[in-house]
Amino acid sequence: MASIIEASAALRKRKNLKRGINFTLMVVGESGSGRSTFVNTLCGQQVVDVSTTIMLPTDTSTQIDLQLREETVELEDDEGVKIQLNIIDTPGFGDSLDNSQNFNVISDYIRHQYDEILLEESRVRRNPRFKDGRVHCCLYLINPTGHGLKETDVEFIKTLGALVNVIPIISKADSLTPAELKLNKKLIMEDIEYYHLPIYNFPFEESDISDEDYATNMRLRSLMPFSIIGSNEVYDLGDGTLIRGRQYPWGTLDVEDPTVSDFVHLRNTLLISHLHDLKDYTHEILYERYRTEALSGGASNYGHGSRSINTETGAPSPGASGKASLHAADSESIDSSKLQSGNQDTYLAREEQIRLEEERLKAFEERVQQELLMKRQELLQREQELRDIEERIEKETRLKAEMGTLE
Ligand SMILES: Nc1nc2c(ncn2[C@@H]2O[C@H](COP(=O)(O)OP(=O)(O)OP(=O)(O)O)[C@@H](O)[C@H]2O)c(=O)[nH]1
Ligand SMILES: [Mg+2]
Repeated sequence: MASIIEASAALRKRKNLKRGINFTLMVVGESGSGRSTFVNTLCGQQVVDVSTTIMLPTDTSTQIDLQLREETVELEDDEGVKIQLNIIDTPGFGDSLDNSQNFNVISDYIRHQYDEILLEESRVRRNPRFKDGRVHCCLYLINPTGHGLKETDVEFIKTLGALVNVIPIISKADSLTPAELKLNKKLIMEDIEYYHLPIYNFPFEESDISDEDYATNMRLRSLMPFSIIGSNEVYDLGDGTLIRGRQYPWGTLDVEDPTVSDFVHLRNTLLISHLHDLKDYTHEILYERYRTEALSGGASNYGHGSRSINTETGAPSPGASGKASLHAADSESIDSSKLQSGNQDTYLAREEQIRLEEERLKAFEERVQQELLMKRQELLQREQELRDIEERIEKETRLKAEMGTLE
């Protein structure tokens, strides 16, 4: 019997290895905060172009501030385990005066992925090719100002932290001295505690954790917010050793040096030690909470920017209608008139929920259309550039041939 279980476990492992683990990481940060450089450093390859120029449509009325750009990279660890890493970059974030629209774009995207799962779960016949697009972790890059969190940082974490695992990061840590970095970390953690911001703080069940994992989680908590240094360049130290680093007049800094930043700890956390924890927390806690609220009618709170969040726990406050339906179910002797009004409430809440969902889908569709338009324009421009190059080469070849016949 044991051998069958072992064999099936081995088979499952082999299957998983072949298929790869799917992990979706969103990277949010103001323009120029180092998002692209971080992604390239994390993946050890040029995944994102650092000098991305965002093509905006010429019609300014359709201008959108924030885009969500997805890249997929396949990474393989030392044991041959493959990770399908989906990276969602957020160019244009923080560029507008009012960031709440940007927050809505991001939270709509995250909710849309949850809705897709809800829909898939309710289907009689499941789609075997269904792709789980839920965001498992959102890295929020904070500029190294040395002043703790800005109002917009507080708002972002407060709004998104109840929907997704938010990990705050101090980017470009090389621009702070060790003492400044220490102070900045302290100020940020004080702000997080003061405003009860719901960040991913390596949660665990006391009864269900090994001493080793407990020590790891405590150590990671003590490093929060992680600091990172990124680079797009690889240097030879002279003896054939290659390092990804940053070169200064006084020397070269290795971005993987754990004494100057927490980059290596963050990479290990995301891709090795907490990859499954982040996925499990997304599924078992964040999605489950969303699902319960959506099904109990509480999702009527999920209007654009109108959603209230319990800052004590970071949990979304259930809507009045959600409470009504839960109470009706809990009560032992149910008064039929109350039940009717409860049902009515739930029915109305569901209608409202569907209406809001339709609105959100429409907005989502419009954004996809706009992105398509931009991508098309980009493509047209690239085609034109290619044609120009071909023309130039043709001209040069003709000129050379003419010169040849003259000689
Ligand atoms: N000193 C320092 N500079 C960095 C670091 N990471 C990135 N940079 C530099 O910061 C600039 C912006 O970096 P990007 O990675 O393009 O930033 P981004 O957030 O992707 O920018 P946009 O896509 O334009 O919004 C570049 O000149 C990078 O070389 C870092 O860790 N330290
Ligand atoms: Mg970029």
